[in-house]
Amino acid sequence: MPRAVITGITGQDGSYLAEFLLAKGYEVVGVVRRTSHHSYERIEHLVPRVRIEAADLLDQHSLTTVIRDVQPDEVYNLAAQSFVPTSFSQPVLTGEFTALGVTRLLEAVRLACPTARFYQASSSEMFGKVQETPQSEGTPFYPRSPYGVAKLYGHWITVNYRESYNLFAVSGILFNHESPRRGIEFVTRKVTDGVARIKHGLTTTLALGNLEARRDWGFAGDYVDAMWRMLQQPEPVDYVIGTGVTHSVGDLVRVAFERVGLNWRDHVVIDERYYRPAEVDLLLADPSKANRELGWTPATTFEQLVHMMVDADVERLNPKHARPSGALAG
Ligand code: NAP
Ligand code: G4F
Repeated sequence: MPRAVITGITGQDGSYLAEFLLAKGYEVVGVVRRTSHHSYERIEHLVPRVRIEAADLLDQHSLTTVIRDVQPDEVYNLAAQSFVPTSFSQPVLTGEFTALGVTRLLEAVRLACPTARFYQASSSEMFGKVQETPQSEGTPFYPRSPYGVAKLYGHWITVNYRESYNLFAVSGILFNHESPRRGIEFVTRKVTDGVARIKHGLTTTLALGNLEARRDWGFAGDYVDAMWRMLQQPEPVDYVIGTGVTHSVGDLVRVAFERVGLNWRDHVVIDERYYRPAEVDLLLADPSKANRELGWTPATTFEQLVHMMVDADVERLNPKHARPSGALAG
């Protein structure tokens, strides 16, 4: 039975990846950090089937201990401070988690289990102020936030450990991917939650920032398959993963409101607090290398994704169903 360690298992991608690997017959070890309350809402249904180990990206010893004790075949580093606005307000902490945390985990692998295959969750935010469109593995990077800068460090330290120590270490440069389990602060989930609240009469308005920004949005459940495929290749190679289609935040808003028969213009207000000090205006993936070499293509369209998320939030907030307010579907 192959054994995988997932950091960030309590997050959106970690929960889908754990389900994916369990279905493939893996033994899954999830790394969680100590918090004052349980953050297991996305993996509650998996807890009997995964082994949970405590470690923190800030703490070298705890990471090395987990890797030494588990002796994994594969390590997926999904843990990070992943919200771009927080990286502007907490840039140093973001650097500790999202940049240096990668080095700490790579050191743990290098010293305690160098045969393990290592996946780093890199990001299309590294393209930032894009130097060409669409963006591929050869596009120069130009990050536009402390988060993007930290991810770029994580990307290059992964390349460096591959080249210096001959580790099987790869970066997946993933474009935005969403789901009903997406954190509520990200724009897709903020919109679908807002639409559901308005539909149920819990509020009347939704405050947003820049509606012009464009993203290449896919479904997280499709993207964890690409992560796994990268670690099954004969050689360690980095890939861009996205849909090859871009939409504006305005498109997202329109499709989400239309799903419940409402006109977004009656409800959306612009609040400049949600504008960023530096914006990423346009992201659009060229995933042709992943299509060709990994045999990976996304199965879910933008409209299907938005409908899935709206439907899940409408169901979650339905006053007729007494679901706990924080419970996540999907
Ligand atoms: P997410 O939902 O924000 O999950 C982040 C995970 O990191 C959570 O499990 C969190 O644990 C954990 N974490 C944070 N700080 C930690 C620390 N100091 N020690 C240990 N664990 C820590 O993120 P996601 O959307 O699943 O994304 C997964 C990864 O892919 C992230 O690295 C993200 O930056 C990257 N990425 C995401 C996207 C996307 O569109 N979703 C695109 C490209 C790259 P708690 O539950 O304790 O907070
Ligand atoms: O949903 P977002 O917060 O995601 P963002 O900044 O693109 O970052 C996400 O994707 C990255 C991959 O490219 C990941 F690496 C990262 O971890 C994260 O998962 O914002 C998307 C866009 C931005 O242009 C933002 O300005 O939506 C715009 N936006 C407009 N109004 C808003 C809002 N974003 C948020 N969060 N909240 C708003 O009210």
